[in-house]
Amino acid sequence: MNTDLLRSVRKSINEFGLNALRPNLEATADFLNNSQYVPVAVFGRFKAGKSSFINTLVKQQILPVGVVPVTAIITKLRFGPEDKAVIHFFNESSRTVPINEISTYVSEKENPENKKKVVEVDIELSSLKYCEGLEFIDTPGLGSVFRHNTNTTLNWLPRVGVALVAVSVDPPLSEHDVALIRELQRLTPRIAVLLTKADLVSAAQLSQIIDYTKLQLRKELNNEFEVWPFSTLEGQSSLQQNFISEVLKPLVRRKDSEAENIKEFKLNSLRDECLGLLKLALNASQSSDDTRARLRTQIIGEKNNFYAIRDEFQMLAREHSGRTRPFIFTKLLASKEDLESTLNADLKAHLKEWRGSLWALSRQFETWLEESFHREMSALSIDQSGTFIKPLKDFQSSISRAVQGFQLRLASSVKAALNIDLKSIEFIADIKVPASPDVSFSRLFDSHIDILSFMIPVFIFRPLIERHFINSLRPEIEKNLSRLASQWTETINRAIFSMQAEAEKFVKDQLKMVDGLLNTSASATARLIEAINVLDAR
Ligand SMILES: Nc1nc2c(ncn2[C@@H]2O[C@H](COP(=O)(O)OP(=O)(O)OP(=O)(O)O)[C@@H](O)[C@H]2O)c(=O)[nH]1
Ligand SMILES: [Mg+2]
Repeated sequence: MNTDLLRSVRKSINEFGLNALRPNLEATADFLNNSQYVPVAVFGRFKAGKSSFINTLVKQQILPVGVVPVTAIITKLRFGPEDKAVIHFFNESSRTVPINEISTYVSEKENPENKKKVVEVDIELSSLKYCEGLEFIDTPGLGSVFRHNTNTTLNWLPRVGVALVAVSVDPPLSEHDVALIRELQRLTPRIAVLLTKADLVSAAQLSQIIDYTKLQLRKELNNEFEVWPFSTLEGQSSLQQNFISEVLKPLVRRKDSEAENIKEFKLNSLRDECLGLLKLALNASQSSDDTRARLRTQIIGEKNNFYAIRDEFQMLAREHSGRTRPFIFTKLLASKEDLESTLNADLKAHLKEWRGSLWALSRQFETWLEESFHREMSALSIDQSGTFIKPLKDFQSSISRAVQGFQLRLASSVKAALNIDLKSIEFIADIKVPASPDVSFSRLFDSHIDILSFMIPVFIFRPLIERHFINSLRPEIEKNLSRLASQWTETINRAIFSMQAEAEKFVKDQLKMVDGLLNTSASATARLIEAINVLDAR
């Protein structure tokens, strides 16, 4: 029954070119074919505490965790009589390794940009006996500098069974989490929020955050979601026990019916999306050339004209990118005084140790300048990187809203013209936190002093020379702060324009598909009616 429906959907997608549905189709097919276990996947922003959460459930530090983005590979964990890990590679080979070697394959540090070509890692643990029938999936965090990791997770997303969205108490629910949950709603009926790091706030604050999260989700998605506080700390076993007894144990008990529910939901959701598009095509195919042309104007026409939308996106990107440099430079200038006093003190300490001719002193000064500026500027850059990406985050919000606006307009024009509900696919504009730019320096000392250096008796002029060194600090600091601002601006703006390009491509693909469907000719009518009847009957 399920497989018949899936076959019919696949046939329609192929026959009528409904390409936007393909990822969902393949994932649903996989889900129906290989669902021995109920997959419980943990998603969320990088560093939300996903791997730590799973380590707590399996009662050992098996997955690598850390203060920088860590998980790079989809990692599955389930019960098995003996502990073992199997690494699956792109070339379809696999290797069984001791479980203490897992991080060699799954962590960004030890397997950068997935150089080892790992598809996924399958782990069996005897400690998961109490969760027999479930399979936990640790996913790479979203939104980190490692775009390839985000892609790994987004590509995997349609395979979700039960979804746990990890949101740390600090900061609470973001727009990004909401977009993720919105997309998950197409793919599974079982979504819960895992409120991680609950130990960082008091009990009263925790309950406020839970209420806030529920309220926001209700407002944004018009739906109720469970929110489960969690902490991995040893002293928090009551939260851990609560999660196990209220969420995991019931899941284990009802695993067969859960799996059935999820399968049915996935298939129905795919079928509904497919039906919406087929009905659109059918309407067009039954219309005269004139009506078809009118429908296209009405639906795509002025309101959803690609070029107008592209202009809007470009304007948004220009507006936002224009604000980047002033924002970053102001933030950097705020550190100027601190920087000056640190460097001043450091220079004075070093001056006492420097010896030799003016030429030798100048070289020592230059070396010191280069090293100390590099250190201080890099530290500043890393320290402030969270703040510097604000212009990018602002742009993400604006462009996501603009894409959503387009989708709503498109859906409502389709509804108004044809009374068909068009389901939309979520656009997830991903923030790529740029790596700190390199800090670089120009030559720092006037060359004419070098030329005169052998003529100047250092013992007389030493105080003057020292003053000259000290006085040259401030302009150097200003110059380098300005240069750092430019480097960050370039990095952030590049990310803004690439996000804009992604949004454009998304809209273009959607319009192309709808436009193609609205162009369906009368010759397809009979085939469309048949396809719709088949799907409607199920
Ligand atoms: N205080 C506190 N810290 C936690 C908790 N859970 C995780 N952390 C810390 O948060 C940081 C990130 O944890 P990870 O488990 O690596 O986070 P992740 O979501 O798997 O990160 P990625 O794999 O990079 O996406 C680590 O420094 C953990 O020690 C918690 O319950 N309480
Ligand atoms: Mg992780």
